[in-house]
Amino acid sequence: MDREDSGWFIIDTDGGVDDAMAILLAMSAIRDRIVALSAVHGNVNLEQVLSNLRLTCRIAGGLAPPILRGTDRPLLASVQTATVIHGEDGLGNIRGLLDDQGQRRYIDEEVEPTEIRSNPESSLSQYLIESDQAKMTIICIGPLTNIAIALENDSLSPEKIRQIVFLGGAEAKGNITPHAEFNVFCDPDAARRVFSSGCPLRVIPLHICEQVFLSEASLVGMGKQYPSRVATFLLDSHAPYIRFYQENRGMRGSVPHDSIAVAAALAPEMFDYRRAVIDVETVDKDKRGMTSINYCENGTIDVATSINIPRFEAMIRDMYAFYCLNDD
Ligand SMILES: [Ca+2]
Repeated sequence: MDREDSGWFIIDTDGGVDDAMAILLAMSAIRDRIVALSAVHGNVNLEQVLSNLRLTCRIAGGLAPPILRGTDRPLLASVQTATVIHGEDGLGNIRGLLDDQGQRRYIDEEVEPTEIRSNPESSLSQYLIESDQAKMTIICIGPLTNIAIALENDSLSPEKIRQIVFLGGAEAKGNITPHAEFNVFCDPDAARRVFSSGCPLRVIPLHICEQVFLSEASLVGMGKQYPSRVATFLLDSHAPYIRFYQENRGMRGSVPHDSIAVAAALAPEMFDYRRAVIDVETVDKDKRGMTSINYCENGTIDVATSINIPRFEAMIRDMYAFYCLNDD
């Protein structure tokens, strides 16, 4: 892929189990074009998100992009987390795991040259001011607070930004309440602001993600075929996630939500889309975070309506092969 034509990527992330897989997927395919990771509150608190991004970069090996400290709370709502699903540390409680010698398998430490850039508001805003936004795609796999702040302070230009790809919203049933999908529920006011901004926006809603299921057997199988530090990490970090799906859906595995957003950014042709406008319920307490997706020709948002599942699974397999080849 031509570097100039394909542009640059920022991943705005809330540091959960599927975020880590999504980051590893992106780093396996386009590492030299990921210019930053941007942290946002969500699955866990912001400090834990930052710690998880450092650990994920270390697991990936090689050069790591800068990590931007984002905002630690929603615009107006109170903070929500999802530690029941993602583990207390957001990565399946892997920090408690011991290796054969009784040593901790995953240790938090700084990785070089990863740096954390701080900004009292949201360092994504500062970064965007200094960037050529016409070449920038932001992959949003957490609540949209950083993006809403960047719109609010005019550092993100709807006319200039190349694209925003967002994993979130639900057409029917939610996954955190009966009505709401988690990323929108965490900051519905931010989501509403972004959906109405006029930014070139591609949205992968929950019901499209849920067509994809990575079984525990497939994670184990790919790990055996392509052994690597990353393969071990993915299996370890998914353990509570898999338990959650077993208890709630009777299937051992998980929906790799955030990796699907990465796929939509890297291979948009893997999906079908329809133009739409999306509204977000911000007032009704019971339906807060509910999205209304209204398909119409003059809509400003491309909403995914189908995914080529075999192609997505091939992309995941390619990631395993990449890290096996590049394991050190
Ligand atoms: Ca996420």
